[in-house]
Amino acid sequence: MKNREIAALFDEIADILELRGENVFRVNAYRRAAQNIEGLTRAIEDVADEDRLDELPGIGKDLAGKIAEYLESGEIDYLNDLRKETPRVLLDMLRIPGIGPKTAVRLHAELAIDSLEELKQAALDHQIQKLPKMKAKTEENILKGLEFLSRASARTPIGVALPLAQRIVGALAQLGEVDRISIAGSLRRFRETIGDIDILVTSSAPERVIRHFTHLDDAARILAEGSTKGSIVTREKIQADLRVVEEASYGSALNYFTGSKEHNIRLREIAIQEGMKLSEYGVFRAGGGARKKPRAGKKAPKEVRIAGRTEEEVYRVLGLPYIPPELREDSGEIEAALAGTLPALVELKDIRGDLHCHSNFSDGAATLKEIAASGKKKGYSYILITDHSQSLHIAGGLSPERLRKQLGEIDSINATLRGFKLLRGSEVDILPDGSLDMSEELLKRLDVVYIAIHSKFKMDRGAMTKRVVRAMENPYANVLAHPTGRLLGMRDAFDIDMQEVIRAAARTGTAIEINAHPARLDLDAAACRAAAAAGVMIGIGTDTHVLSELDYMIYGLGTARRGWLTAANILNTRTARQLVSLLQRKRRT
Ligand code: DGT
Ligand code: CA
Ligand code: CA
Repeated sequence: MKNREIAALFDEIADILELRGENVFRVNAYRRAAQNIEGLTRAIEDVADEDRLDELPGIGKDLAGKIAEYLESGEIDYLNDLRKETPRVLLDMLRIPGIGPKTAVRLHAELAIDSLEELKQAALDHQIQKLPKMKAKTEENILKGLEFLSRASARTPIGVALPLAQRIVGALAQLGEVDRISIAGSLRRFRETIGDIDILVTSSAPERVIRHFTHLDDAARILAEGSTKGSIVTREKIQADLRVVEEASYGSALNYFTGSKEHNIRLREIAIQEGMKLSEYGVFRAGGGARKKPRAGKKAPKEVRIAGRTEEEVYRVLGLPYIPPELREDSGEIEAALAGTLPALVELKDIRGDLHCHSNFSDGAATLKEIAASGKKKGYSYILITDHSQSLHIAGGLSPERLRKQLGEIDSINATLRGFKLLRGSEVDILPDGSLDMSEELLKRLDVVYIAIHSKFKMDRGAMTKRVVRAMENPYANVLAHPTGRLLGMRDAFDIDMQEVIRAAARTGTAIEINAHPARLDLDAAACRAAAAAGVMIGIGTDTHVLSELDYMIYGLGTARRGWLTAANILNTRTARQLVSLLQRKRRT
């Protein structure tokens, strides 16, 4: 699917047009097209095949032609020309959070800045604040932005890496020569960002499998192509490694290449203590353990493999229960395993509904009916509708009248459904003073009230913490959504004392969300553990704006599991009735 690639190219065109000071309508046409393509629920190739590109919202003949050109040739001439005519440094500067086209053009023209290195130097030398209308704050933001960029570009969000890895695994699994196959590495541990993708297979014809891997559609460059390992850079510029291992050591190899390195080191120490040796090839009993007679003509092996075929077997011979990949960070899981106190992690089948979903009443794409149909099809019992509240104009926040109309619609849709219902909710803005952007009369009518920060992100730590704590003290506030406001790779968390927020959540009976959108994933795993330890309930919500995003639940679930959470810690493992009654206890006290 080339939707994302094409959206990125259109965004780039918009950026360049903006740098050149072109007509805003033209700029916005490309921006809107990019958004619409990104939000499409089907492959743009299919739309092109049906010759219906110009029926897409915001795509006229001209843009349809450019999409077709890209699908045919892998390039857009118009963009190539724009790039040639635009100094590279301007394009680079646009990627820095906080620098817009106007600032970029001025820095280039007025300070003759020709590279990001020169930009950094100019900021450090305080050259920038000497320019009219630029402030010390601008310099600070540029330095922060540059640092952010260098941190962010090295790792890939799991939301990009996992679908890509699954596509590769899907393609390889179809080969007759592939027997067992699994994702390994940080991706199997569900880390929120991924350095590179690791895949493991067993095969009767390793070289053929590796050759197939290095020649996949997704492979943009081959880094290595050997007899047991292949390595590529994908079109998304992510490295992927494929290793072919022996059937007899598949489990130990999977264990080794899943990591983390720190977890592996602990396992190896345990093996040594028990007189064994652990490696990617298996668990071996050192010397003298051989019971079988060595075959004639072969040297007696010094070591005997006592496990390696499956991961379960590896843990078992080390005297440990199976440790799920999400826990393998050496953050207490070895001790818990030895003590027999590993948590029974929440599973996808425990999840009965989604708690965060936008409809076309605000900035979502789907109607309430479509949402209900999708939720039912997913096997859920409920979805909580959480459109924005009145003051969030940019996201189509609902006026009191619109909300009343929506609640009426929800009731009439529910009257037609069996075994599934839409829950009445809202994602109510937390105003700068910590009050909620909704009247008590309306709050009362909702089953579950989500609260969230969408404005004034730059408050200092003390003020921001106070603001959120005050909002949680409202008896109608049930779930604090995306509690740090971060956007992975795009925007840092706002400054907030999460320990204090967790204490206040426990005290007031307010739950906290894991926002399952792969760009957010906050609460993060470490804070989840702290919250659960304080007795705070966690809700997992996908923040769906387009129906396909209901599938983001797996990322929230991965985060919950990395945070050691069980079904009992999670709100949406409850039935709708249990959920509402548990949350509304707060209103009654
Ligand atoms: P990433 O790719 O940076 O997100 O993180 P990982 O954990 O996927 O790391 P990667 O791809 O470098 O290696 C995959 C696994 O292989 C890693 O989790 C543990 C194992 N591994 C790699 N190098 C070492 C090592 O030097 N010692 C040990 N014990 N294990 C290693
Ligand atoms: Ca990796
Ligand atoms: Ca790797």
